[in-house]
Amino acid sequence: MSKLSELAVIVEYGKLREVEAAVAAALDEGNAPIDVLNVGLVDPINVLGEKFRLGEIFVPELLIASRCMKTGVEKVRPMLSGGDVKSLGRAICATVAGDMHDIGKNLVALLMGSAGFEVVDIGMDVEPEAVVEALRENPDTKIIGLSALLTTTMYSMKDTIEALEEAGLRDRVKVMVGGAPVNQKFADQIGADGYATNATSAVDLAKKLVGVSG
Ligand code: B1M
Repeated sequence: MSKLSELAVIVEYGKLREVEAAVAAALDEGNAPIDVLNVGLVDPINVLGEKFRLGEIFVPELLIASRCMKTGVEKVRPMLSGGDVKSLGRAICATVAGDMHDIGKNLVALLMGSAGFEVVDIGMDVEPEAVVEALRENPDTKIIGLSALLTTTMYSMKDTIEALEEAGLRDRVKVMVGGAPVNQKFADQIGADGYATNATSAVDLAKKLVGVSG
């Protein structure tokens, strides 16, 4: 089995103490950091998602695997930064109110940061008013990225956009949305400026929204 596959198994089975060494081994094997991230750390979470859906595993297994993934991401994070990257401006990232899923949002924030955005990550379960407040504190923000993983919390995205409108700040920023239950149609319905299916396309979209090509 390759070191990359071994890492994926370690994350899937929640072997927290083995994660850092497994990430190092996968990198030593010659795998690109982005592949270590996607194949070694993110794929096993998706595998567990299917098992969770089928009732084969439960919340504790998801939690421990999530911790494994976060530990691995911290190890690989410095290698994802492109070194001398030109700043593309400030971006605020949040998982919306009522939603505790932050893995996808963290990946989006991580890759946006690597691409050159100055990311202000305001966390998960973020109320609309807190997003407005973060924008007031960071008036040069160009993009707000909102993430939701629950069909119930995707409507918090709408509430957040409405809160920005009520505060008179909506025209100052682009709002992009994403997360498993979200799609382009929903993004259009709630008046978002864009929707992306994954973290890589989120970076492309963010660049497009701020007028940077490629
Ligand atoms: Co929960 N959960 N969860 N969960 N969880 C889902 C989302 C679920 C689909 C599982 C299932 O039933 N099959 C289901 C939602 C059902 C629904 O609403 N239709 C579910 C449920 C029901 C729940 C609870 C209610 C369970 C319970 O307590 N009974 C509970 C809710 C808690 C809450 O939020 N209030 C809950 C809790 C949890 C944990 C805390 C245990 C844990 C989260 C840990 C954490 O995030 N720190 C967890 C997990 C891990 C999952 C699954 C298994 C995996 C989610 C994930 O991290 N995927 C998930 C099942 C699944 O999605 N297959 C599930 C990996 C991640 C990289 O992908 O987040 O999709 P994702 O992000 C992608 C894209 O969506 C996109 O890019 C990312 C990278 O490619 N993207 C964006 C995301 N945000 C973006 C923003 C953008 C652009 C793209 O622009 C800004």
